[in-house]
Amino acid sequence: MELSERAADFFESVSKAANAIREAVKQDNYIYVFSHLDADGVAAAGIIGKALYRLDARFRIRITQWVDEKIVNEILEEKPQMVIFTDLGTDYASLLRQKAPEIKVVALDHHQISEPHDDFPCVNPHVYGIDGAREISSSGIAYFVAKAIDETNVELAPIAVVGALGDLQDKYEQRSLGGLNEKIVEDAKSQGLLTVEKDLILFGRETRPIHKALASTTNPFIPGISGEEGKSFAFLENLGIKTKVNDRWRALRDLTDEEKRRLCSALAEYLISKGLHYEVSNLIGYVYTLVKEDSWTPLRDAREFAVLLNATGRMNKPGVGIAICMGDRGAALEEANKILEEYRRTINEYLEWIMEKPGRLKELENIYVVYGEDRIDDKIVGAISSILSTSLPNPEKPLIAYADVKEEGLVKVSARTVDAVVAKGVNLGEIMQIAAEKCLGKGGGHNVAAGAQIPIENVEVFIKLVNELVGKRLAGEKIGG
Ligand SMILES: [Mn+2]
Repeated sequence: MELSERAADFFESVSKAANAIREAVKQDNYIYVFSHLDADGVAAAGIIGKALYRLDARFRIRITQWVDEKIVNEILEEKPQMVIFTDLGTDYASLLRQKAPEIKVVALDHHQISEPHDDFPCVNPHVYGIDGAREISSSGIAYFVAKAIDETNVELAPIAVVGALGDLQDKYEQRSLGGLNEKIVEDAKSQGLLTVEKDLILFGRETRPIHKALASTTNPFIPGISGEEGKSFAFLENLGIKTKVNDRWRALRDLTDEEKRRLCSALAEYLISKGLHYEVSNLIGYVYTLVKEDSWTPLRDAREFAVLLNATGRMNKPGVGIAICMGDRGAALEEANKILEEYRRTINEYLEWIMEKPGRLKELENIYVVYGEDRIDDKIVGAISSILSTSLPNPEKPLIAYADVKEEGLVKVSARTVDAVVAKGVNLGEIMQIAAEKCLGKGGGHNVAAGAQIPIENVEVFIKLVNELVGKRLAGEKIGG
């Protein structure tokens, strides 16, 4: 079926959700918004927050890593008249409805759900045959709902683009966004808020001296250069690319086309010499620029903006990220910059810790495992697995990383792989779900990126099971049901 046909039903569910929210505000309902702590979740919360703010609604936003029974009980205590879940919680929405049928629920999420729900407004692309891992993210869904509430919210389109990039949905040709995300990009462009162009994809293209941008790039991961400012500086010197002109550092955007071409082919050669053919295609791609944002801020480049939002969520300061999505700059941006620095420091510390001793990253038959235990923050383990998954000796082996959540007696697991592995039949969302359920936990997510929470004592069994399940899928065996 064409996207336009599948999208028709999707947009019908969007308008149902928009109507329910508008109606609740009209009745002066107190609305509680729950969202996930990653960039997509923070962006989705910011978009819904702004839409509610514009309606003069009474609302509160809470960002969380997951929804479970404990959180459902906390919601019950708060006695909201409506709960909106974005980027998480759809399966718990039903439980909430059972326990308190008087509470209205809306769920806006792109994660695979166990069954379609029709007893409350639930917008989920998977129900309509739309791929929630690449065609639209939760901030995109939130955006369409916000736009259906009030056309003015079209100005939030760039935030939805940021969310989609934060969820690594740039899986189309040369790292472009496609599917329904493309409609959002068009909205943002037509409002004069966004430009899209092809360029080298280095992190901090707008904000950082070129050698720092090169060293900060982890997708693609360039061994010997990623994370190594000195070496990255030398690499540029060798190519005769000046890092400074008139005493001023140059950013990637200051390079001439010829210099960019020289840099690009040198990087490609370098990656190939390291056996990383796979990564070369990630060097050049579409760059999304929020043209109304000030130059030299991390909000100009949508991918950098996403990292900033993610940092606020992971470092327990999601309110700062949400405020920025809702339009705050000034002090909020200053604080966000500090959070971003701290986040980078933390991640580098973790990566160093993992590489320090061989036993911390182990290669099994079908997967890699990072034993984060009580050393890695469970909120940051996902970022660590994303970064490491692009730099493995064998990138076609999925990676799982885990960290203890001591106070809950759980471990949080994060799993990542590449599209080539998905093409061979491995769906990490499915594998996390099956393995976690067998270990008395919960799991799920997308085919390339998924997660689980399981009781601490079952972690060894869980790892063994995931290793087996991946092997079975690679051998073409069925594993579900
Ligand atoms: Mn998401």
